[in-house]
Amino acid sequence: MKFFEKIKASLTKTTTNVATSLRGAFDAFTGANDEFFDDLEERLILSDAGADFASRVVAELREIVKAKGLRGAEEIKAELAKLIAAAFPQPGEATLAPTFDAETPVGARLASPGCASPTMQIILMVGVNGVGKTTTIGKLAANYVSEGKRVLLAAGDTFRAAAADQLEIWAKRANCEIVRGKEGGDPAAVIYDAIAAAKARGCDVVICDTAGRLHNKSNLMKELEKIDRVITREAPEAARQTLLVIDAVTGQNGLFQAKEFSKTATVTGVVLTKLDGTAKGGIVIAIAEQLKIPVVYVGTGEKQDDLIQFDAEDFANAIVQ
Ligand SMILES: Nc1nc2c(ncn2[C@@H]2O[C@H](COP(=O)(O)OP(=O)(O)OP(=O)(O)O)[C@@H](O)[C@H]2O)c(=O)[nH]1
Ligand SMILES: [Mg+2]
Repeated sequence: MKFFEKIKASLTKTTTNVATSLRGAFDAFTGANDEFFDDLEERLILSDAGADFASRVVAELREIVKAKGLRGAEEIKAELAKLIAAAFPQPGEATLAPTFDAETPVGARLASPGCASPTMQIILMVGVNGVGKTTTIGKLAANYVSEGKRVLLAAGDTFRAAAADQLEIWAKRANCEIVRGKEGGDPAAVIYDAIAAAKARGCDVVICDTAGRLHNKSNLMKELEKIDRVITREAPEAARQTLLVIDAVTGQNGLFQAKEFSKTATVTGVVLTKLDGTAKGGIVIAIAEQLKIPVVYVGTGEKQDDLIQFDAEDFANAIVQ
């Protein structure tokens, strides 16, 4: 399934407040009048895109509709999609992401013989508890393995008892390696061991899991800083990504989380999970627009195949359709 269909299917599947979705504005379309634009603006706000963004986009849309003399819902929809897509920064480092084909199931993709790349990639997964970090790591690992990459997972969440076991299940599923430490141990030490193992074994990709919750927020941020320092020191030549995982269901709180994590880590991309559970994917617009962080992946379910590469244009089209 292509990104567009998959996103659309996810959005359609949702039971939460479909009335808030943007397409509702077009279902009720009777003309490009104040009623329509106000309804659209309200729906944008309700979808968590942010009030400022909503009023700016709707004002721009009004201008375009007037200037071009547009009358039909479809034409207006297309212009709205363009305006929404333009809110997303272009992925920079995100080009390091695996270029998997969303149409082919992971299992069906043939792995080419493993070969160590000259540049090791290190992906650090951060985000508050329960957003889907570990699950996304499992999905990503499977994708990299299917590309023929040698993948190693680092069980950097030593806080929660079952965290490493959960990651190990995903490692088995993806057929990749894992380095885990002692429960309650130092996560930075686990990451250190993982990098050493990855170097020794010639791994291409190291994906580091982290805890989403510690005794308090400042501990969590200190821990992430320490992990970051260890990676910089032990693998200065590695291609780095720090992916912030945001649960689409948490709405505007996701923006707050993104701001908090950005203070500590250089977040290179956002993964928006659980888009299958809400029509409120608008939070991703707010994050992209306000923080200029590119969205790289979208999670659309709990299974290994439920991860798609983000495409701003397709996303924008899907939420207005
Ligand atoms: N529906 C749906 N569920 C998801 C998605 N991604 C993750 N989940 C579910 O969300 C729950 C939490 O996922 P985890 O991967 O354990 O989250 P985490 O961020 O690692 O959580 P902590 O380790 O507690 O910080 C699990 O039940 C996952 O199956 C998604 O895209 N869609
Ligand atoms: Mg986890």
